[in-house]
Order: sequence, then C-alpha cells, then structure tokens
Amino acid sequence: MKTTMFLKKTACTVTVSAALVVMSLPAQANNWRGWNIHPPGYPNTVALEAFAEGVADRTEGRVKPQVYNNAVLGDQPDAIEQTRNGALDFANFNMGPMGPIVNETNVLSLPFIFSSIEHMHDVMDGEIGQRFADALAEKDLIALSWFDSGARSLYNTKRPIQTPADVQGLKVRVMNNDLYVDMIEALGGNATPMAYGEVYQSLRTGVLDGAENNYPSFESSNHYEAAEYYSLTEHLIIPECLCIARASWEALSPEDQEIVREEAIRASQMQRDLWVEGSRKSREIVLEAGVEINEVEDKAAFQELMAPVYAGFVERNPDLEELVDAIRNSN
Ligand code: GTR
Repeated sequence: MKTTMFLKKTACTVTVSAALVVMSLPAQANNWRGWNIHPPGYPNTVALEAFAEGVADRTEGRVKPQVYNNAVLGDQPDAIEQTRNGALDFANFNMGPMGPIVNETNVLSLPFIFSSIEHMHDVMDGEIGQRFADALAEKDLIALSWFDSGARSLYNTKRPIQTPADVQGLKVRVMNNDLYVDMIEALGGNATPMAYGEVYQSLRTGVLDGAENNYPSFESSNHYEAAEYYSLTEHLIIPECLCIARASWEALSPEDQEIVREEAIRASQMQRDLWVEGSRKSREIVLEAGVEINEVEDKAAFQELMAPVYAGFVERNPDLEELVDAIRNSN
C-alpha cells in the first residue's frame, strides 16, 4: 500500500517537473512535417524543398520543415484532414479533393470554368483567390500561395478520344469529388473515384480503362506505360495550394509568419516556372515511349455536355452561383 502511494507520488512529481522543463526551455525548433504526393524531381517537389530550405535558413532553424514525398504520409483526402487537425504542418494540395471539405473550392472543379491557365492564375492571384483562401482558413488551412497544375486531359488504354461518343462505356478514374463523377457520367463514361497511388495497377489489370491528368502527373505516375492514348480534352484547370495547418501557423511569431509567407510565394513562383519546362519534358517522354497524343477539334461538344453538371451544382449551391459567374466573367 505504502509502496503504491510512493510510486504514484513519484509519477506525479515526474510529470509536473517534465512540464516545467518544457515550459522553461527556450523556443524549440519546430520540426514541421509536410505532405507531398509527388516524387523527387517533380516541379512541386522541387518547389516544396526550396520552401523548406528557405524557411529553415531564414528562421535560423526555429522552423525546420521537412517534405515527405510520394504520399507516404497518407492519400490526399486523409492528408487534408491531418493538416486540418495539425497532425501535419504543411502540404501542397490540389483543390479537387478539397471540394468535399471546403465547399466553395468545388467551383474550381467545374469543368472548363477557366478558359486558360493564364485565366486561372489571374483569378487565383486576385480578389477571388482570396475568397478561396478565406474559405480554406475557415477549415483551418492557411493557403499562402497557389501552384500551377496545368490542364487535365483524358487518357485511356482503348482509343483516342475525339468526341464525347468515344468516352462511352469507358471506366475512368477520377479524384475524390462527386463533381467528377457527374462530369464523366455526362460524357457517357463510368467514373471510379480512387486514390492516385492505386491507379497504375488498376490500369494495368483492366480494373480501369483510363483516367485524367496533366502531362507531368501522367508521366511521373507511369500511367503512360499502361494507357497509350492521351487526348487533349483539357477539361479541368485546377489550382493547388501551399497550405499550412492553422495550429502550426498560429504557433509562429509574426516575424516568422512573414518569412513563411514570403517563402511560400517564392516557392509558387518557382513552381510555376518549373511547371512550364516540366510539362514540356513530360510530353516528350511520353511521346518517345509511344503514347499517341491527339488534339480534340470540337471541345465545344464536351463543354455543352457539362450544362447539367453546372445546373446541378448551382441548384445544390445557390449561394455559389455568383462566384461561378464572377470567374466566368473575369476572362
Ligand atoms: C495531380 C495533382 C495531385 C493529385 C493527382 C490525382 O495532378 O497534383 O495533387 O490530385 O493529380 O489525380 O490524384
């Protein structure tokens, strides 16, 4: 009995003194963990690594970010949750899988909402972009800058896609967002939401006939080894964020916040430059490997079929109609 009490007391003393030690230590280096879906060498990876290095240098080690590549810390929807609750400190997220969590960002997943990549940049770098950043902040994600993600096009193992009729019956992987299911179904295909990391094997085994992505991802994921037809539908132009977990952000001094913000903007400028060159290189690699790339002459035919996707979205989200119009009219 006596022994137990003694032990309890000791344990209690140890806990209290450990807490005192933690409280009295000078500010600890923040070992930030960053999620990245891409492999080394990918434009986003290079920019994230530059961000990590810039932050570590300029804060003199008060913040030490480390980037974990290839989605080793979880798939994208999972990583978004982990960043929201502060289990991860920063990440580069595509706004596609963000839709189910931050409803406003679904506007960015409407097919053909942007007329070009320049249009997307103009919108995201301006007042409208700030509205998306505000919506993300409400869900504890601090978006400090926007990365490029090019335009996504359809690819598959069966045939070149020239008209919507060519999509008929194809099993197409989409990112985790119901809007993409609507989009593929409106074209007559069968949509399968699936984690990025599972797509390669599914294309190989015939579980999928196709998927859709930009050149750098089509190439770096090796999907081009399985799907030899890449058709330039360019149906989605989706921005990506460099996002910080609110908890990690708020733990910073104002000076360190400024440094992190500046480095995030620098990283996005770097990423956008690397993106142009990376897309060109990836295109060359897939062409050399024998992928057949085709232009889609009549994109309007695809766009017209998206009318019910827009109508359904606006019906479910009447408050976002004005944002949809603002983007479309900003061109
Ligand atoms: C890439 C994007 C990733 C991920 C992936 C996918 O283009 O950069 O964040 O969303 O597409 O298709 O899942």
